[in-house]
This record gives sequence, C-alpha cells and structure tokens, in this order.
Amino acid sequence: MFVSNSDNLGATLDLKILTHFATVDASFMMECCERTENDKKGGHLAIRDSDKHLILRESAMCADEDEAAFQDITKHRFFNTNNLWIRLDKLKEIVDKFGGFIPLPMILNSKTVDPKDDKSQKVVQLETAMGAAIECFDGASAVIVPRTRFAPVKKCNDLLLLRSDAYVITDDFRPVLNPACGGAAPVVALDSKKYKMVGQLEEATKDGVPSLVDCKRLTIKGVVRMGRSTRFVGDVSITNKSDEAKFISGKIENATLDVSEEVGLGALKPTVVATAPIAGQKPGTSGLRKKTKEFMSENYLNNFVQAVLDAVVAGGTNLSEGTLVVGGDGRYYNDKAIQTIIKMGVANGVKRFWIGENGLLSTPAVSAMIRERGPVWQKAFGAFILTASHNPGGPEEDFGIKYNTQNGGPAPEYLMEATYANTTSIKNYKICSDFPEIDIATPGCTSVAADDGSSSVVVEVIPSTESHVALLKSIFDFGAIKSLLDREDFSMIYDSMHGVNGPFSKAVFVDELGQPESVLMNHIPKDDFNGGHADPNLTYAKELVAIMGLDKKGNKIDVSGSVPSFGAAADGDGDRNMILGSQFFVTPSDSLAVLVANANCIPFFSTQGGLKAVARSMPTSGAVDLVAKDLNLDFFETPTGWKFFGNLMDSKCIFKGKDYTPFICGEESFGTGSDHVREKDGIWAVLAWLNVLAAQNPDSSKALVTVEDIVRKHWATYGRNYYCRWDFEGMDAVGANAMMDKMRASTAANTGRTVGSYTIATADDFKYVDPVDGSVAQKQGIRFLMSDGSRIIFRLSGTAGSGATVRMYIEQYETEKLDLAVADALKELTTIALSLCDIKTFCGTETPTVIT
Ligand code: VG1
Ligand code: CO
Repeated sequence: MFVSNSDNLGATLDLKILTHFATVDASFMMECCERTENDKKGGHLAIRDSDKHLILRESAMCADEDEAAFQDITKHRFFNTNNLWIRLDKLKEIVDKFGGFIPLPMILNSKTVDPKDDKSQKVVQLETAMGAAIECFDGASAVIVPRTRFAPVKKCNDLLLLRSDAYVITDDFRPVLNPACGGAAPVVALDSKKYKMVGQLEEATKDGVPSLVDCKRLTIKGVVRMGRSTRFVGDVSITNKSDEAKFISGKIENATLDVSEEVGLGALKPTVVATAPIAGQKPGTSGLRKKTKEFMSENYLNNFVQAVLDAVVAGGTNLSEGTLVVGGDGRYYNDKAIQTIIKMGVANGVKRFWIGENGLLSTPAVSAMIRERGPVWQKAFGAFILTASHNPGGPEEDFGIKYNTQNGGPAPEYLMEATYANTTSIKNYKICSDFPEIDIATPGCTSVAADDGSSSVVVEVIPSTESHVALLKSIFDFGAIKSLLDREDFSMIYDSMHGVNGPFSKAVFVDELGQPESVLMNHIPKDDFNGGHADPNLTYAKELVAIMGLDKKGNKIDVSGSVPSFGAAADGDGDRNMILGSQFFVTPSDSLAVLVANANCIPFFSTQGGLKAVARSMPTSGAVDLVAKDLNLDFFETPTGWKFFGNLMDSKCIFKGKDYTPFICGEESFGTGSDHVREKDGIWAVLAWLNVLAAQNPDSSKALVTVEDIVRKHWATYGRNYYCRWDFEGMDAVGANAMMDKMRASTAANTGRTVGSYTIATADDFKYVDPVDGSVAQKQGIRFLMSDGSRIIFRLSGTAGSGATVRMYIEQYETEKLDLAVADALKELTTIALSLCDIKTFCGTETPTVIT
C-alpha cells in the first residue's frame, strides 16, 4: 500500500520504487530526502538505541537543550517525505497485536477552532503522524529519493505558482516545472496576511491566473486582483495600501509599483456586510415562504440569498459562467427583491442576468428559460423565483423565494439542506451597493463595466413569455386547438386570478390563437392578486366557478345564460391549473388520469414514440395508476413536491439510467406537467386538455364531445376514484405536530384494525427511496390503506407561510356507482378519518377551512 500526503504533488505511484520495496522485502519503507538548510526545522529519521528500530523524530518531541543538535543537518541528514510503502500483511499483524490500532506517538499542536479566524477559541490539536508508524515495524527501511518526490503545496504562494503557466502537466499527468523557467521556479511572496486562506487567493484570481513563466520574483503587499491577461516578467513588486483590491492587468516587467491610488471596481465593487443568522430560514416543499414583512426586515432576504449562493458555489457551480435568471409572480416586494438579488449576484461573481419584463416570470416559464434560452456559453446555471405561489400577497400577506438549478427544476434536497445550514452560521453577505437600479419595465440590455476595466456585467430584461410560449408551440397542435376554439358551439374562459399567468394566457390565446380578450379573466397581474387568494380551486376561484355554473362543492347551480364549454384557472405563479367543463368539475387526480390516457394525441408524445412513464405524488388519487397499468407504462409514486419528479425525468440525461421520457406527472393539488420543463405547468395542462378535446372533435359538423363526456367515459372504462382533500389552515403548530406524532407512533397498533365497514390493511409513514439516485425521503405522510383500496392520508403542509396547515386526503374507489355526489361517496371514510386523527382534541376544530 502506498500512502502519502494529498498536498504532495511529487507523490506518484512510482513503479521503480515499488519494485525496490518488493526486492528488499521490507515491512515498511519510508521515502526520505536529504535535509537542506530549509528543512532543518522539520522532523528527521533516527535509530532508537533500545531496539534498533528506525524512528521519526519531530521537533515537538525534542527537548529544548537538544534543539541545536536536532537542527544540525550534517548530524541528522534525512527527513521524511511522508511517502510511505506498507506491507498489508505486516500492518495487519501490528493492528491485531495491539487490539485494533497502531500505538503511535502523539504530537501536540496549538490551533484555533475556526482555522480561518485567529481570534476564535484556542484549542489543542492532537495528531499522530503516519510516518511515525515506522517505529512499530520490525524490518522497516528507508530509501533516499530525489527532491522531485517531495513537492508539497503548503501556502498560497505555492498554489499560485502551481496553477500558473510556471508548471505544466506531463503526458502521465504529473505537474512539473515548465522547462521554460530554466530549472528555477519563480519566487512568489504574497502578503501573508491577505493571502493566508485559499479563498483569498481564489478571490484574487477570480478573473484568471496570471502568467509567471517569465517571472523571477513576484512580491505582493496588500490586496490585488489579477486576470488571465496579467503577465509578470522578471522581478516585480506590487504594493497596494488601500483596502480595495486593485486590478493588475497586462505585462508588468521588472517594476516596483504602488497601485494604492489606482481606480477600483466602481459600480462592481463588492461590500462585505456583517450579519447574523436569522432563525427559521428552512425551505419547505417549495422554497422559503414567510410573511412579507418578515422578508422585508433587515438582512432577511440578503441572508437567504447569500446562503443559497454559497451552497450553489460549494456544489461546484461557477457563478461567473452562464446566466442567473431572476423573476417572480409579481407579488408585493417582487421588484425590490429583484434589485437586491442582482446586486448580491454581482458581488458574488455573476456576470449575466436574465430578468423577466416587469419582474414577471411564471414558475414554468423560468424552467423553460433555463432549459431553452441562449447559446451554450450563456446557458442559465440557475434561477431565483420570487413566489409564494397560491398564498395571498401584499404587505400583510406572504412572500417567498426558491432556487432552481441547471436542469430547470427546484433545487434538490441536499442543496436546500446546505442552504439552511448556511443560514444558521452566516456571518456576512456580499453586495454591490453602487450597482445601478435596473429598469425592469423595459426589455433590453444594460451593461455595467468596472472602472478599472477588469470585468463587466450584463443585465438583460427579457419579454416574459418568450421562451415558454415558443416551447408550448412546439408541444401542441396549435392548428387543431385553434379550430376547436373557433367553433361556434365552443367557448372558453381562463382565469389568471391576477397572478403572473395573465401575460402568458394573453400571449397564447389572444396573440397566437387569435381569440378575443374576453376569453381572459383577471389577466392583469396585481401585487396583491386583487386582495384574493390566487389558488385555482372551487373555493377560491369563486367568480370563475359561478360562471361555469357550479358551487364550491362542485355541484351544479341554476344558471340563466349560457355557460362556457371550457373553463380553467391558474395560481399566482402560473404552475397550477383547474379544469372545468360546462357545469362540471374535473378533479386534478382525474385530470391527470385522463391526460395520461389521451396523451398520444399530443404531438410532443406521439412524435417521440408515445408516452413512456407516469408519476403521481403519494396523496394524489390512484386514478392514474389504473391507466398506467392498462397502457403498460412505468409508474412511480413520489412524495409531495415537484422536485421528486425531476430526477425521474432526468434518469437518462443526467443519471445515465433508464429513460422514462416522455413523461407525465401530477399532484392532487392542481399541478400537472410533463418533461418539457422541470416544474408543473398550468398553461401546459390547459393546452393539453384543449388538444385532447380537439382530437376528440375532429369534425366540427358533429355535436361537441364535451369535457364531461370525456371524463364520464373514462370512469366507465376505469372506474371512479372518489376523492377529496380537507385543509385545516392556521392550526397551532404544536398541536398539529403532536397529532402527527401520535398517529406515527400508532401505525403498528392501527394496522389490522377494523374501523366501521373498513379494515386498515396497513398504517404507515410514507417513505420514498428515489429509484434514480437512491436518496431517501422519510416522514412524508401518515397513510391508512384500507383492505378495499380506499385510503386516508394525513400530512402537514410544507408551504404554509405561518402556523401549521393539516391536510387530510380521502379516497374511495368505485366501479359501479359512478354518479354519487363526492361528499356522499366519502361520508363514512371522512368520519373515520376525523376519529383516527382526533384533530378536535389536538387542534380544537374539525371544520376544514377549504375542501378541494
Ligand atoms: C403544496 C401542495 C403540493 C405542491 C406545493 C407547491 O404543498 O400540496 O402538492 O407541490 O404546494 O405548489 P404542501 O406542502 O403545502 O402540501 V405551488 O403551486 O404552491 O409552488
Ligand atoms: Co404555484
């Protein structure tokens, strides 16, 4: 076994040395170099009188009076490179002999708890050196090797040199001094205070590593920045006495410069602002959502944005390559937050931004923009979406922010966990306070250059609907949809609930499909959604539901005039949809099943060889399962939230596994979508329904096949999954958690129990093992799975801005009775559910705020 220090670039597995090790038949062999004046403080090799074993002697083990002798390089001639060769069988003998470990001498070091902070708590570090193990081996030996076997990178001086063109990589991947240096490496002396940590050097070389191949000596005092164009020649010394890092560019030859008075970054100059952790910045199902006031309080947004950017960088993303997308659903504080994010992005190294016109980008549009827009070198690496989705907006209501990654989908769990961890330890954030405010109302480019010309930043304001509408046009048969919409006996209305979907519905239905503006409802975005709850369901989309001839339970009401044939609604950020026929409500679970059953009439699916796989979130009804089985599609049941679908869609292109695309997925919460983006997509679902309707109505002279006809036929084929969700909003979090804990603790006891006319076949807490990356999501909801296939499920919402929201999901499958009122069909199960959770005792009520 060959062991070495990871910072020793000379430590390659040399076959000649290996052969030597085998030939001399030693148990342990240490590579040594001859000590020079420079090495006199380091440890040396010696022979212990008592047993004649070779031992390693460090300065910490040396008595003061022996110091001079210790440093005498003629007396102690060899030092340890820490390149070690060990016979595993002999190692095992020693480990076995000493009960599982090697008795190594302890070395004592004084350090601080935070190595980056000299002032942090002083601690004693106990260390054992691998090389010291030499004393434990009978028959250990040493070999003298050339100095090239010992090339440690100890300081930023070494690292800068190594990263520069003073070093080259050989064909067998060893870094060696560039022959052009003439055998002597340049002597680099960076300011030891300013370039102690690697991060400081990286900051200085963010724009590239300077050329050092023709340099003899480089001395830097103070902070500077260098770039790819910087070339040091001969003997160069630079001093900067100001506290702003000055940029050194071009060729500097045999010069002593004082750059203290030079111009700096100007508008691009970052300021480091001290801050402290703010409790409760843990992202939920879909980002961080809190009261707007909380978001507007000092440092709240800044802390979170810095925490995300740090996590993204730690995850390996280079912020200065590609583009950061920023946009939101237009709620109160959207515009201000965008300016802050731009300024912080610049300070953290972002060079290009795409901002939605007026700050508006729906969630699916962001996903489309990340995936579709720009040449390769501009491709977006991520996006901030400013939304609390369907939660009300305004100064007294909710605000939210989430981060999407390069695939266009919500940040995966590990990134959000890293972000949260960062929020709990944050000490400062970076912001370019002098960066100009961007006029986000006008499409166009703003380019801002540093005063010293070292870099520039481009902020592009983009028509919000551009990428997304172009993508939708490539998915659906717009011609067929237009023919349907143009029919005398067909009419539609699309309620955007004053959310971000307004401009998108206008672009698609008015501009592309030539419909009158009257098909649009509430399509002007408002920063408080006009005081409403931009949540597309029977309760909150009241106005639309009445026009469609229904009450909030989905029952028909008496109507005087004509009712549109098709109605739809979107939520605040445009990723949800509600589908209605004339006096007919389609549950989201049924909508998913119907779309899956009819997917292949949509060109996106038919031209790719047909739909391949489907997925639904766990609480979503099993209606789609029946279709998947019938059509022999791969099927997945995931936890709530869109991020879990993303991995399945990316199984091939990112994870190199089986391909599940084309793919459709959905949730009971009015979310449906496909792999065209990595978010649910409200307007996609509306167009999908219209494409299905168009395909069912090829002949305009025949009577219209309606939404209701399609759904009833579906039930007749597959049976009907009666379904409802009860939401208890604004519950006391302590009570709600206690209720969940109790059910969690009783799963074993509840399994097998008879409740009313049902038997609980299994009670459990849903756990998901991601089939693509193996990650595990625990505690995803308490399930009561009845022996007849009915289900009762409880979850706590992960999107509530404040307090707790308990969700109760009820499902009953019927093959015969297809025409019951939902409430009647689910009556007994609902009563059972209320008694199983005992919400009355825990939360003081059993009346839901919303039923969907
Ligand atoms: C809710 C829904 C969930 C959806 C999430 C985000 O989450 O139940 O299905 O994915 O909102 O949707 P929760 O944790 O509150 O149940 V959106 O349109 O608010 O981004
Ligand atoms: Co939403």
